[in-house]
Amino acid sequence: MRLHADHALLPDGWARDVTVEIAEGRIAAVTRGGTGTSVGCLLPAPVNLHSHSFQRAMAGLTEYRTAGQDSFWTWRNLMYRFLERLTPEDVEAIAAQVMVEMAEAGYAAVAEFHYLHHGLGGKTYADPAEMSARIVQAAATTGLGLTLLPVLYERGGCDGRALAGGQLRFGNDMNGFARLVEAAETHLAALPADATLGLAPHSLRAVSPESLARAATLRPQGPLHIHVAEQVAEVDELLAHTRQRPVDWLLSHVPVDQRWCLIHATQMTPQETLALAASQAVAGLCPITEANLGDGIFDGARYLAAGGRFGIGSDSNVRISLSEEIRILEYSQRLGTKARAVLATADRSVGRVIFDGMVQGGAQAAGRDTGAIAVGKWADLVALDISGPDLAGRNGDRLLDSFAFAGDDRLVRHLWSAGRHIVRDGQHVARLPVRRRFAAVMARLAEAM
Ligand code: NGQ
Ligand code: ZN
Repeated sequence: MRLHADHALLPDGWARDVTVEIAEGRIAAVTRGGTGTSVGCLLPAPVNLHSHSFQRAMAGLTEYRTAGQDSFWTWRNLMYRFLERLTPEDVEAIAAQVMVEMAEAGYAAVAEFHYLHHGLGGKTYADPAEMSARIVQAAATTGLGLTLLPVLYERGGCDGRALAGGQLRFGNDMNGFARLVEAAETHLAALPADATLGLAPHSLRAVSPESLARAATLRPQGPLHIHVAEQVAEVDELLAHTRQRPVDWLLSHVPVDQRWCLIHATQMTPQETLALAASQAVAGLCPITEANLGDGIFDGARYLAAGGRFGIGSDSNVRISLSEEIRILEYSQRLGTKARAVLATADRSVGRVIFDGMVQGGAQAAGRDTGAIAVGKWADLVALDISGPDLAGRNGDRLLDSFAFAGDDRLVRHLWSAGRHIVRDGQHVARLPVRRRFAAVMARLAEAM
């Protein structure tokens, strides 16, 4: 397949009149001039580096008062109550809908931080990786690239308290987890070659230091993700148990390097921010969810100035929108610092800095050979419509700024994930059947609530 772009974002910057050839899922050639299917503005399509897909089904259902002051923790109670109802069939239908929406938003792949493993009360399914298999099946249905991150979750908090309520469905000891990972890997083998396996110790609250060290050795090549420091209360909990803050503790007890992705590096001191930047790990930012949950503001200017790597994830999937993640990331910085164009540099605009960062950081965090329109990379490509009013007459970085600040995901016309052309003329190729199935699940869940 050959695509012709009026504008293309290449590793060395913007180019006009570019032809990109795709063969066997990878980019086979990039040339100036030439002919091919006309695609407007062609960009490397980012990975969505953090998702809990089942939470999509509760989007919009937690925006009311349950306590004197609602918080992340009252939201978490609602989330635990919600997931009690979900069957493997539900999880597959929801994940497929989520993946369709991600593709239509411009993501080529997702790193699914997957922790809903067991049946009600923690009863294991005949196949310990039953739920992982459902995520894999959703990826097969939709063609979205998948980095599957089976999650280790073994305790209710730093004091070692037992799992309770909704958490029972997440729980594994180390042996159970090793079996689960092996079974999940077998399921993953059914997907095309771009599918990747990583691991995720859930958080420093839910995993002991010993298990954290062991989990990191289970698959020595794969990416490692952890929820690190989202909430003040979890910083306090860790301080009480270790006299260290979460990022500080992790960086001083674990060899954190390029394999690692630290989700929600929200609560950091300036020293932690600089130390994380120096580690070459990726900070997994989730701007929409972090705003929705009232987490706080990531120290973006300091982190980027120190060369810190980052990527973006849709986490709770309360809203799946690539353009809006970029916008909210920058807007949170502006609101926090009372300044404009906070994340821009002398030679790159805000939209460009964030887009470049998320494309490279997402590829690293997902362990996926992608992140540039360059020969040999997976053909993860997104084409934006330049014929409408939002991008008319725009050039270079202004294309990305207009997409993120003035336009929205409706500008996404085409998407290829490792060469699979899954969004055509703005619509995912399996949109309707996936939607129908999702709607049936939602109707059943609504009846049950
Ligand atoms: C999660 N979500 O695993 O879904 C978490 C909430 C927790 C975010 N951290 C549960 N955004 O952290 O204990
Ligand atoms: Zn999360």
